[in-house]
Amino acid sequence: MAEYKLYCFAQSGNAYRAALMLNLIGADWEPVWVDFFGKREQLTPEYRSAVNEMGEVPVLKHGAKTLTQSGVILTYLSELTGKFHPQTEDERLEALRWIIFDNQKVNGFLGPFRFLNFIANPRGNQAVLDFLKGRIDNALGILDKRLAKSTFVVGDHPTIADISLVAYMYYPPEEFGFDIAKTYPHIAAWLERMKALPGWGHPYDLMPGHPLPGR
Ligand SMILES: N[C@@H](CCC(=O)N[C@@H](CS)C(=O)NCC(=O)O)C(=O)O
Repeated sequence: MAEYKLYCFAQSGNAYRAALMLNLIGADWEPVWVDFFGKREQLTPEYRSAVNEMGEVPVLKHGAKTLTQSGVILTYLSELTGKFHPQTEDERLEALRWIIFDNQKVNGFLGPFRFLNFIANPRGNQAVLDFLKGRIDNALGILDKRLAKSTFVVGDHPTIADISLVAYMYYPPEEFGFDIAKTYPHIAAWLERMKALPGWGHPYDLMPGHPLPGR
C-alpha cells in the first residue's frame, strides 16, 4: 500500500497541485479516482462524512491524517520534507500571499472558466464566461509581470507557490479557447522551467480519468 493516497481526477487542476508536489518530492503515492462528473461522488453524504465535509477534491490521506485544500496539502508536504519550502519567514509569507491570490483569482477563475467552456454540457452562459475571462486576464497579467522580474514566484528557487500557480496551466489551450503561453511570455518561460524539474508530469498522466467518456 502506498504511503500517500490522493483523492483526485485527471481534469482537476486543484488536485494537480497536490499530485505534482507528490511526484516532485518523489513520494510513494497513489491516486484514488473520484467520479466527479459521472456519479458525482463529491455530492454524496458518504463522501462528505468519510472523505471531505467540504465536498471537494483534492484530499490527501497520510497515516492518520486527512488533509484538504491544496494550499494546506502543499504546506504540509513542504514542511514534512523540506522540499519546495520557502526559506525565510518573509518568503513563507510571500508564498502564502501568492497561494491565496492563486486560489481566489488565478486558477480560482481558470478552473470554472474551463469547466463552463469545455466540460459543461450545455456549454456555460456566454456572459458568465466573458466575466470570468476579464478576471483571468487581470490575474494572468499580474502574474506575468511578477515573473518578468523573478525566476520563480518567490525568488530564484521553486516553492509551493509555483506548484500552486501552475494548477490549470498545462491543460491543452483548446480546452480554454485561448493560449496562456502565447499571450504571456514570462508565464510561458516559467512553465517551461517548472516542466524541467525532475519528477514533473502532465495532469493527464499523473491522475486517472482522462479522457472523459464520449470525448
Ligand atoms: N481551494 C480548493 C479548491 C478545490 C476545488 O474547488 N476542487 C473542485 C474540483 S477541481 C471541487 O471539488 N469542486 C466541488 C465544489 O466546488 O463543490 C483547493 O485548492 O483545494
